[in-house]
Amino acid sequence: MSEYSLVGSHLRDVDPELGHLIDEEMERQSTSLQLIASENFTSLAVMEATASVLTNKYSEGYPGKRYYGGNSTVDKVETLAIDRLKSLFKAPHANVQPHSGANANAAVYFALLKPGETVLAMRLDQGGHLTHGSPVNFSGQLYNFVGYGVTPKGPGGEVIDLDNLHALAREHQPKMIVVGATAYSRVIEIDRVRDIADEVGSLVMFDAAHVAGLIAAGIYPNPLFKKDGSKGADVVTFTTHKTLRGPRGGAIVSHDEYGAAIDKALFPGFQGGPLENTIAAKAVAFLEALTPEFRSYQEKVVENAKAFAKELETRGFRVVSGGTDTHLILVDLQSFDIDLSGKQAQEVLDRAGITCNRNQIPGDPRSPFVTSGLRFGTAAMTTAKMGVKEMSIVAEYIAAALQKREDEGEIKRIREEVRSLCLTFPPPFLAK
Ligand code: DSN
Repeated sequence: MSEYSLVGSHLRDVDPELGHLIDEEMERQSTSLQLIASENFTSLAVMEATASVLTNKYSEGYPGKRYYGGNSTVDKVETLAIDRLKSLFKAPHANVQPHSGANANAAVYFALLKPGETVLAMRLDQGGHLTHGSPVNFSGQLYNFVGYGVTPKGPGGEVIDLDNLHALAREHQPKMIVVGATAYSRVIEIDRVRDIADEVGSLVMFDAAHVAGLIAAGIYPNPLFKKDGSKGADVVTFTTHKTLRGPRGGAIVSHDEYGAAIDKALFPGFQGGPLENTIAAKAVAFLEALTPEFRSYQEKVVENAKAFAKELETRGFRVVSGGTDTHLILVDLQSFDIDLSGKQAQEVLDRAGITCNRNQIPGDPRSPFVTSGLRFGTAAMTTAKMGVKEMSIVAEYIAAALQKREDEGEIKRIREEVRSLCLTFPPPFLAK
């Protein structure tokens, strides 16, 4: 048995090959730095719920309205998840069945739009998501997406261009405006977006996949409401596995008037049987997110991200928009080394045990496959209890590895240092 093992004897006996692969991944997660902004380490309780007997049950439908017998316990599980989520987001309506964020977005589009209708959303190359109208995604093929972006770079720049969004909304009269992004580090205030939407008679969907944990902790404005407490976004979608630190999956919260249409669009419209084991794990994560400890965790996530951004800047990396309000940092590599692409940097850092992803920066001269940027997040490092001091150490590893990328000995040395740092800050599945 490997030193890194949570694999039980059953799996080991039945499928040693797979058991070994899980051990291998566990070792990778415990001995390298997890800086992908959309990842985190769940608690053991979340993992246990995911691995529970609930995986055996078919439960098509919703609590009290199932198409199969034997669902009285499952109904209680799903109701618990729904009630906890409603209380986290102060949401009139919640649906915990989406298998992913992409499915959550698809269900909302399916519920509230007709094919061909116009939607305004952030362009992928400006920080938006594939499901916000990319031509290679169902969204871009079924609906008429018009893209907005960020302001030019410079002091106070690279933030969502709300004036342009306003002008586009007037010009195109969209049925829906989508806000929320996948590579954008600043707070998006819902107030002005709601006002623009009201002027043109549009719905607002906020994709909170990245910031759901920050919202749950109350340190990012809840997009369901404007500052004065009136309605903000009509619908908020998100994933449960990023800052929210739950199992891999999605969820939707909304104001009451959209609840029935969204539920119907997700099932029977779009998905089949819900993954009740995952829904149980979501319920655990929502309970954890309701605690004061979770709020202080999220405060540390943002504190670490701000410190990490500064440490990277000190070492010659340009941070897009000049910093971050969240867990996410988007770095422009061109100031550090004009010849270094995001793809190459990601590969070098992988060899040094630093896991992150390449990402286009606004106005990127390189393609989405190559890119000139890297995206980092501090959610997982903070779960492993790293603090501001470690952010400086990690920034130094990154700069050193990229500077000395041709020197295999140096990369190996950094890999070993990364390993010992990670062993000092184990993820929850190894922490004593
Ligand atoms: N939401 C994406 C990310 O930010 O990594 C995955 O689709």
